[in-house]
Amino acid sequence: MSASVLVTRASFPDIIDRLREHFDVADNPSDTLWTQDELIERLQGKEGAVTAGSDRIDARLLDACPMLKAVCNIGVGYNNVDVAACTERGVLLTNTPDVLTNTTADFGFGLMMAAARRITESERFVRAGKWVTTGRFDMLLGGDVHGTTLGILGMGRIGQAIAKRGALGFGMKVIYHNRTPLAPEIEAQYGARYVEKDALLRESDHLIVVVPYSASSHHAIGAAELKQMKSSATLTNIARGGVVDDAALATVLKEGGIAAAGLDVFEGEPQVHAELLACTNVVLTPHIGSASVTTRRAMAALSVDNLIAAMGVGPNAGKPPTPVNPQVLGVAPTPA
Ligand code: 8YV
Repeated sequence: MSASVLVTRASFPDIIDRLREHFDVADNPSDTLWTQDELIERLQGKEGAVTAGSDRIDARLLDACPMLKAVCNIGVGYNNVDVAACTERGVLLTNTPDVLTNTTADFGFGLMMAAARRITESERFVRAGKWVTTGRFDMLLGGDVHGTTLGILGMGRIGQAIAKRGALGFGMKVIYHNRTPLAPEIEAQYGARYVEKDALLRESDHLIVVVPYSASSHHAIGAAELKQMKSSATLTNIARGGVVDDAALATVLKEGGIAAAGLDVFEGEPQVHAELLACTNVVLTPHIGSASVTTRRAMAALSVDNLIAAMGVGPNAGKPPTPVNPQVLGVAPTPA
């Protein structure tokens, strides 16, 4: 008898169909957002799952779903999953790194440019017919991007891909803060300089946040940090809601403490803080950093490859390509 697996969110039917070659598959073609109790109910008897950031996988769920052996999360970030709880119960967690690095870096850079150059505000201006009535030489003046200082908080794969765009494409000076500085030969590729967080806040013309969410990065950018930034600066968050204090940011944007912001992720998304919705100097997008056709397909395919291999079938049987807790497979974890 085939093993049973669950796919929690709708994506690309042809990719999900690859699971049907091996397993009995339940999915969610109408893309209904399930509560955790509904998810638990649907996971009964399932040995594997393809999950997404909207699914909370914690000890309660794992204890209620004892047959579950593998959780294959779509996304490089997995703060929706309690990794320790998975590992303690021998449940494998996989993610989808690498395939989304350049697409997400492109988007982060674009969001930063849209904030700096007031692109969405300008679009609203045109659509409202204001160009015809109030167009002036000095209208909608923004800040330059080329030749300015790009600050990056979190210099992992996506942070480095943004540094590359800024340094090589836009002649920006790159400064960054990270848990650990990069190796000098990697810094040299982008002329990037490690600085303390305070210096990053004070010196950046355009600050972009790319750190994973954890208890230690919660509100890494809050009122005190925003206060240190230049009034001409922009802030872009493509990491996770909660890394930036959205309420504090809305206040600072309203008071002109910084020039503008670009946000793709939000605290409590898909809800967006009402004060942010009321700000004109913020560009808001619905968590689409990785959303190109090619990349979202690659992410879905990688999660399916992971699940097939984790369940011990297919060409990589027993060797899922991107495990987060490989110790569950008896393989030593690689450092993050
Ligand atoms: C995903 C993301 O699209 O990879 C991540 O961590 O935030 C996005 O690229 C999202 O998590 C979908 O579940």
